[in-house]
Amino acid sequence: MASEEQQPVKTICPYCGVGCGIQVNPGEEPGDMRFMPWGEAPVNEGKICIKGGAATQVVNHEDRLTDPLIKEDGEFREATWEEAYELIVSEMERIREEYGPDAMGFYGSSKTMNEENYLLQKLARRYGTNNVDNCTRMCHASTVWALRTSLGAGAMTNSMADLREEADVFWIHGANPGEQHPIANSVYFRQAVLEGATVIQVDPHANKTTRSFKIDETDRHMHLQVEPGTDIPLLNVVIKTILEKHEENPEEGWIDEAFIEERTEGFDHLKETLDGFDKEAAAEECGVSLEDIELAAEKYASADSAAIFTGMGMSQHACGVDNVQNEINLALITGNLGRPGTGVNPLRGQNNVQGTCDVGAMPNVLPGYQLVDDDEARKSVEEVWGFDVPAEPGLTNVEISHEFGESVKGLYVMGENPVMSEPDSNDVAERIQELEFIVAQDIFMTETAKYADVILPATTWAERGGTVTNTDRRVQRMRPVAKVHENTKHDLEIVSEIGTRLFGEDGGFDFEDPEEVFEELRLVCPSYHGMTYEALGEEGIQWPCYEEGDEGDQYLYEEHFDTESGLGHIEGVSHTPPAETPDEEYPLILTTARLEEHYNTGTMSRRSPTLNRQHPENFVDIHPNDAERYGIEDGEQVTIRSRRGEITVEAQVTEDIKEGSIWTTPHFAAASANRLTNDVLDERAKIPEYKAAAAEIEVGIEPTDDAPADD
Ligand SMILES: Nc1nc2c(c(=O)[nH]1)N[C@H]1C(S)=C(S)[C@@H](COP(=O)(O)OP(=O)(O)OC[C@H]3O[C@@H](n4cnc5c(=O)[nH]c(N)nc54)[C@H](O)[C@@H]3O)O[C@H]1N2
Ligand SMILES: Nc1nc2c(c(=O)[nH]1)N[C@H]1C(S)=C(S)[C@@H](COP(=O)(O)OP(=O)(O)OC[C@H]3O[C@@H](n4cnc5c(=O)[nH]c(N)nc54)[C@H](O)[C@@H]3O)O[C@H]1N2
Ligand code: SF4
Ligand SMILES: [Mo]
Repeated sequence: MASEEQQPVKTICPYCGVGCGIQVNPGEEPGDMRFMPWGEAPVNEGKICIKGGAATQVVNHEDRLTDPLIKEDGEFREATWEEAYELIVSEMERIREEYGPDAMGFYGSSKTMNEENYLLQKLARRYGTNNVDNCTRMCHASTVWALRTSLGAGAMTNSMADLREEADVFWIHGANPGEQHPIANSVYFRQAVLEGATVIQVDPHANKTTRSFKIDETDRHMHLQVEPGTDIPLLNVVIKTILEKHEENPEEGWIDEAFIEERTEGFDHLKETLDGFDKEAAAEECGVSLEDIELAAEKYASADSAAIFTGMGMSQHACGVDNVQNEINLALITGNLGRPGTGVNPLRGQNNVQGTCDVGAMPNVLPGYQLVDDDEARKSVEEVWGFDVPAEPGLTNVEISHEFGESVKGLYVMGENPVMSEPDSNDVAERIQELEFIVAQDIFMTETAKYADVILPATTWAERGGTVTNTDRRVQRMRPVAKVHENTKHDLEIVSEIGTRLFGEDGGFDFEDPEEVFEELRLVCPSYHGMTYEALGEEGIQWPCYEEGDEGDQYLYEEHFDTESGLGHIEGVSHTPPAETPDEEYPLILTTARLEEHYNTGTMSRRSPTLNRQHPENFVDIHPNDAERYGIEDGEQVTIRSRRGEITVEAQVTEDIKEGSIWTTPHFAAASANRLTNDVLDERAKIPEYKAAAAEIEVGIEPTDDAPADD
């Protein structure tokens, strides 16, 4: 019979932001952990996708980092923790003395817990810099910017549960929940569609989301196959159609006049922006028929409750903030905000990207999105911390990376893999070598860790406790199952030790356990103020939770928006094409996105036998007409080139991708999309343009306009 310690442990899946509850069965030995369903889990009701089921496979993988490593004469050698800590502390002190605190950059990790990221950003700030960021910058930074500026909070306005119950239309724009948030898609959205809701998907690529909604022969599922980077003209056609129809028939309720009047500002600006806007030309530009866009507009505007889902296809552009602002415009003019079943909803990416941002691991905000340059907010945090925080926002992670070897001399990376995940990665790999000192804290030897001076072996998700915050703002507890490698340490323990060595026992880093850190976090993060570990229990709590006993909100902005005026901000936007558009040399548009069974830079999913089975290597999707022009056969190896690099992958000839565009993934180190992508940034949110670059494809013969010769 199982002893008490061998009872299954309830915790949260370590992959995506849906936040599914799972159980882990400890097994006989620490490395024998096995997945078990958790029937009553609050988010997923016991359902699980392929990644959740395979999550334990990485815990005891043979490639795990098991001991600290220090680089000497270009080679890593095993070191003691004492040696590693001493080196880190002395190098961090040297860098601050020689160059000042802004010469260090800190990357937090959305794969780690709230408490760990809270402590890492506190470490950066105590060190004297706001140069701390996390992968949200490469992810939903633009969405968060637009939502925060125009509505108040940088998070989903609604939650999966109210959307399932109430939404009549799901407008899924540049997001692929069928693969990236599979349980949100199957348990929530598909269920709503089975019960009669309509789906409009805007994406250059057909995928499992598209296929999951082909439920019947009606037109309740539309796929607008937009050309990458032309989402502003597409939404402007939608908005213009709605405005015109309202002019023609004001009584039909195409727009919500009362809502616009009472709850928004800026409507006139939107109308002015679209004065003289040519719908036909715009539809042509985005490669979708005007009739289809008009029909989609009608479906959205005539729904009682319509919800927008916004993903990387919108955010990862140099015009990412404008893209999302236009979605906000559409929702505000139709009154689709502040009610169940509506809103503008980013499905957050990593298991804890929402929480990592909430706890302040960003260069411009402190915990709870309090601006560092707001004197009053900063002082309130300083009072709890007992030290001064620099008042100037710091550098974002891609900016830190652009400064490697220039103003930035040292880097502390906890659980990120920027050498593979950042755009133009060949150049990142060159630049990172200009740094004087790098610490990498990870569970595996990554492409980034290879350049480190010290590597710290962290425990995995199943070995420690803490809290994570999912895409609908639900803060949930993760619980430890068992530790697998004796000489690894929890991220919290590591950051706590480094902080204490740098700043002394009274320096604010000496904590017993994650709960003690959470107690401090509550004091400085208003939206978590009412939470305790006990109250979180097994259900978790959705923020905002200002006072103990608050149940949190399923949806935001019922009464007012959290902007200074209390109004939702409408602002017309005009098309800015991607920084690179096709030309003679690079005639195709390259876009990049994800697969269901792989995860970001693949450090975990590629080591999982179950997950690595279907796609062990990268590939590129190319339209049959383009394949014919280039003489490419399905399954053939092709070289894709951009101005920054090249990769060789297998071609999949498929109508899934729009003609003129090609589609590949960032999951595979040997042929990663990021050797090709452009590191141009959105001016405000600083997110890179992963979703559009000019590219060329080659099989050894020149492309011609004639039909290709057969083999
Ligand atoms: N299986 C799996 N799940 C994941 C992840 C993973 O790697 N694997 N990663 C997690 C993370 S970190 C994140 S951020 C989320 C991301 O989840 P999603 O937001 O769904 O991200 P992507 O798959 O990168 O891109 C979404 C869609 O954008 C489309 N697209 C590309 N260019 C454009 C464009 O210009 N316009 C429009 N309208 N669409 C475009 C792509 O074809 C793709 O279908 O997923 C999370 N979940
Ligand atoms: N071309 C292209 N590039 C992209 C994107 C795209 O759509 N296209 N998407 C971007 C997006 S949305 C994102 S979020 C970024 C992701 O970029 P990254 O965050 O750099 O990528 P991950 O692979 O998720 O890296 C997480 C790291 O954390 C480590 N890790 C896992 N668990 C733990 C732990 O418990 N402790 C510690 N210390 N480490 C741990 C993993 O081994 C891994 O090295 O990639 C971006 N890059
Ligand atoms: S949907 Fe996301 S959180 Fe749920 S099991 Fe799959 S990867 Fe894990
Ligand atoms: Mo992400």
